[in-house]
Amino acid sequence: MTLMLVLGLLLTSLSGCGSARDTQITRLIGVSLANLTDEWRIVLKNELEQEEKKYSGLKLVFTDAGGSVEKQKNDMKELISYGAQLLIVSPVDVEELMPEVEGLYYDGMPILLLDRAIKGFDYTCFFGTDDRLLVKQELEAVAALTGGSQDKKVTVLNVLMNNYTGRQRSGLLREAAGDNLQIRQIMIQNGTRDETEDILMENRELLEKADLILTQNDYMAYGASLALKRLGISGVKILGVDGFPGEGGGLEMVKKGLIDGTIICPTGGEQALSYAMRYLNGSRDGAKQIITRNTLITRDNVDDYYPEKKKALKRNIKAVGYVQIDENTGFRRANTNSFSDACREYKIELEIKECSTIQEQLDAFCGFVEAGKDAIIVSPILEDGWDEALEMARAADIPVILSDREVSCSEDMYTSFVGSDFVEEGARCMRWVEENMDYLEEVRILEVEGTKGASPAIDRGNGFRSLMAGKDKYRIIDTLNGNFTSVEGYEAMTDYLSRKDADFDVVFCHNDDMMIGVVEALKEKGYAPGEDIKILSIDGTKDALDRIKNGEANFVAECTPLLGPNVMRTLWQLGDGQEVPLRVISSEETFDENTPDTAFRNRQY
Ligand code: GYE
Repeated sequence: MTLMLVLGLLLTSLSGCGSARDTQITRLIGVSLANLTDEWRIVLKNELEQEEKKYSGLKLVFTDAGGSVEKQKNDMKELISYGAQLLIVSPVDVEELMPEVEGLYYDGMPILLLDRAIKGFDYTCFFGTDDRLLVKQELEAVAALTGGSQDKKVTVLNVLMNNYTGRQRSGLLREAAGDNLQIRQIMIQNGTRDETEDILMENRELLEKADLILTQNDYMAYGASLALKRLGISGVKILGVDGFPGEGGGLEMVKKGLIDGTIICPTGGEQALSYAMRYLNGSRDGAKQIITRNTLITRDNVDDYYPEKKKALKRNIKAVGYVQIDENTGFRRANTNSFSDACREYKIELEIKECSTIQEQLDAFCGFVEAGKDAIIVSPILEDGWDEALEMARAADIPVILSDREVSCSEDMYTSFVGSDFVEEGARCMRWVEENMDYLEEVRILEVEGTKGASPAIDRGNGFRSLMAGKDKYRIIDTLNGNFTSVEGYEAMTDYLSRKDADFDVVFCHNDDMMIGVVEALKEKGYAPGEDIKILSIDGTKDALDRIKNGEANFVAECTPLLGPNVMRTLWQLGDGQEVPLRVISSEETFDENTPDTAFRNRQY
C-alpha cells in the first residue's frame, strides 16, 4: 500500500478532513499524545500544527491516548503500521511505556520524546524541561515572591497532580528545599481549575497557614486564587507553571494579578519538528536531549514575554569569540577542529583564543566583550570564578554559549550549554563495574581525577559515586590527580606505585589521555592492565579504543568532542530570533570487549 493511499485512508478514517490527493506527502510523522485534556498538550498540538505548515510534503498524524498506557502502546504501533517514518511521543507514564519505546527504537524507528523522558537513553532525542532545574527555579521564585531570606520561615502549599511529573517534582522540591522552607502538599487527580478550587475549598486551614501556593500548571493556580477569594483569605502568593500566552493563559493571569507568578515551560514542539525534519533528511546532529529554558514571569517582566514583543529579537551574529582550553589531548584537538569546520558552514568569523589558565581565559573573555563580539563561546577550564565576566557580557547584551564544560553560576547568566551529561558518564563507568566485577567480595577502586574544579571532573566523580551509595563492597581507596593529561596520569600512577604495590582492582580514569599514561605506568611495573586490574575511562578517542581492542583497557564511556555543529546551530537559531534551548546534551555510546567491531570504525577522533 503506497504512503499516499495509506494517508488517504488514514485521513478519512482518523480526522475526516478533506482529500490528500492534491498535496504530495513525502514525510509522515506520527504524534502520540498522552491526552488532549490538559492545556499543555493542547498547546503542544497547536504548536506542532503551526510548525507543520512550514514544511511542504509533511503530514502529522495525531493520536490521543486518553491517559491510558495500553492505548498509547497501540497508538504507536498503529501509527507505524500507517507508514509513520518517525514518532513524536509525549508519554503517559515514563516507566510503563519504557519497554515499548526501547523496543521500537532498537527496531530502527526514530523516536522523539516530548515533555517526559523515559528512564535511560534508549530513544532518539528528548525535548523538554529538566525538572531538577525547574524546581531550582521554583525555589528561587518562592524566595523572590515571599521576600524570603535564609532565616525567614516560609510555608509553601504544593498542589500537584498525581502523575509521574507531579510525583517527580514533589520529590525534587523536598530534596532541594532549605531548612527555612516548610512544605505542605496536596495531590489532585486531573489538574483542572475547578478540581483545584473545590479541593482547596475543603482545606481552609492549609491555605491560611501558607505563605505561597505552588501549583503544577497555571489552571490549577487560577483555581487556587478563586478558592482564596471565596474563603476571603488574602496575602497568600500564588505561583503557577507553563506561562502560555493568549486568552486564559498564565501570562494573562499574571498581568491581571490573578496569580503572582508563573514559570514558562515551553513545549519544545518547534525544536522537535525542526529536529525531526533534519533527521528525516539525513542529518545526525548528535543531540540526545534538548532541554528548554524555564523563565520566571512576574508582573515586573510579563510584558516582555508576550509573543508579539519577543518575536522582534533577531540578531546579526557574525563575529564570534571562542575562549578555548589550551590542552594537548585527543579530545581537545578534535573539539577545536569541529568548530573550524562548522563555522565555515554557518559563515561565522570565529576568533579562537586557547588559554591554559583560568586567568588567561577571563582576560580573553573580557577582551572579546570589549571588542564588541556578536557572541562568545567559552569552554571554562574551571567552573567557578565566571560571575563577573558573564555579568559584563550580559550588561553588553552579548550572548554566551558554554561549550563542553559548565560554570557554577545560575542559568540566567548564559544563553545555552552545549555538551555532555558528565554525571551520566561517571555513572556508566560504575554501572560497568557493578555488571562485570560482581564476582569479587570487595572491589577496591583507584580514581584518577581530572583538573580539580573542572565540571567534567566534579560531575564524573559524583556520577560514579552516586551508584556506589549504600554498596559497601565497592570502595574508592584513593584519588590521584592527573589533570586530564597522559603525562600527569603516568606520573601520578608511577608515583603511587613507587610508594606501594597495586592494592586495587579497578582504575577509574576521568579521561582517556590519563588512562593511556596510567596503563604505561602499570605495564612498566610489570602489571597487566585490563586483566588483573580493570581499566575504565571517558572520552572515546581512537587511542583509547585501541586499548580496548588489545585488552589493556576494559571500558570507555564516550564524551564526544564534536560540538561545533550544535554550537553553531544554536548561534544561528539565536540570530534568527528563535527560542534557543538551555542545554543541548550529546548522544553518546559506550565501548567494551563486547562492542561489535563496526562501532570502532569511522571514528572521527
Ligand atoms: O573529557 C578531557 C578534556 O572538557 C569534557 O576535557 C572535556 C574534557 C575531556 O581534558 O579529555
